[in-house]
Amino acid sequence: MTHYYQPEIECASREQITAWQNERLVKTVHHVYKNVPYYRKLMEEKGVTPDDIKSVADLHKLPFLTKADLRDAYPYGLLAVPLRDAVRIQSTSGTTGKRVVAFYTQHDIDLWDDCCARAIMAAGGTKEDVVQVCYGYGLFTGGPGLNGGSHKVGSLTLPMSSGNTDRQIQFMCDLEATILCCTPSYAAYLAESIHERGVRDQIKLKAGIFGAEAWTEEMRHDIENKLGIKAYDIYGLTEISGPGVAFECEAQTGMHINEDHFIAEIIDPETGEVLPDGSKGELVFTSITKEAFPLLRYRTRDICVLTREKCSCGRTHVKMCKPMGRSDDMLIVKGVNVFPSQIETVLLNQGYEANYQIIVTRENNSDKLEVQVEMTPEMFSDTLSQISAKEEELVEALKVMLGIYAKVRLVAPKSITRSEGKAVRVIDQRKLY
Ligand code: DLL
Repeated sequence: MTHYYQPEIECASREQITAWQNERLVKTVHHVYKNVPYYRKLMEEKGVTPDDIKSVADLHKLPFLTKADLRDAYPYGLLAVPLRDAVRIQSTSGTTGKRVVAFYTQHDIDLWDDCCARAIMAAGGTKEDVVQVCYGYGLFTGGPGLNGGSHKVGSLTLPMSSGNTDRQIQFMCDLEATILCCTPSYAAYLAESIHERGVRDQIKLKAGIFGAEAWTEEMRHDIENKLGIKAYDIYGLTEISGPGVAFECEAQTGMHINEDHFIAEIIDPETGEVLPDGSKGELVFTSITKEAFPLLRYRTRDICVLTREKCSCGRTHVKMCKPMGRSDDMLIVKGVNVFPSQIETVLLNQGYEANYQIIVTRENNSDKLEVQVEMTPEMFSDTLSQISAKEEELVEALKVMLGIYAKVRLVAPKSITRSEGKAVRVIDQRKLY
């Protein structure tokens, strides 16, 4: 049986959805124009005023926002309500230099929780369920988002946060968790650990809600078979609230975008031109119900296709496919956003030249990051132990910048192939897309 959290919204007619979008877009444009000088300036530069925006058909007249704008405006430049009305921040998983902070009023959190509740119910969740949330809690949106959604559904929520696999499995068995929420790579690791410990028959899971990083259909089948569950995808990004921007239903053929809160467009990443439904391009979101941090035409950099084919689940909201890549160079390693430029900054600060290569692999469903850097000519005569000490120094400096461990290998000067065109900095062997 299909479960909906808000059936009248999730299965609304196209006319109704468009009416909501038109009204809320106009309201949001006025709200940001009035309260966010940064955005007003962008609109003035483009020669648009709020009166030019009468419906979704006028959306294309508005300027885009990018991660660079969010960094420029850091920390308070895009906050659209007085500080006293904001109650929470969340932040992207990338760290120093790339921080992006999103703000929420209590009402914003309430609507975000609704989005996550829709995802949980689409995965079959009810009040009777025990939902184990092993996304990170804290600045990352995964834990707080699914936690809030689970409360809304009325399920018993286990706020586990990430890590400590022994404890995860113990609680999963003892409390008879039925729904698992974590990254797909952690789900695969948990599945393996459960089999290794011989406790598969004590697991009562029926569904998993996995997202925050790319994962393949093969990985879905592997997790589903190992745990005896149905595995659902969930998509979101901090800037647009967090998980629950879109979620998969029982059809498992793409994720419904919560169109009463977010308007999705697909654009050509080179020209910015809006592409028709069904085209592959960059996903752009406009949030139309946010109070504290409404973003208009935010470029996600995720490459995607939208489809409006009727879905067998009865939901009417547009579906997005699994992201098929990115139009920038951001990598997601162990759920953490990593930019090659962050690694380069560390290397240059430590006295190396920009001759390096970043190699990402996946072993036993766990991401491994390795940075190969050319030694400086002076180091070439160092002893092996001196070289290991320098590698250790870099490991530490990278950990401070990225928040995760990267293996470092110092290689001989001039041993990294020079490119005649764009340098090949990243070798991603995970084949995720
Ligand atoms: O990853 C929010 C989230 C938490 C989503 C828990 C789902 C579950 P950020 O750290 O800001 O937020 O990273 C956002 O992650 O632009 C995509 O590139 C990628 N991403 C998120 N979900 C998926 C997914 C959270 N289901 C960035 N498939 C996004 C592929 C995903 N990529």
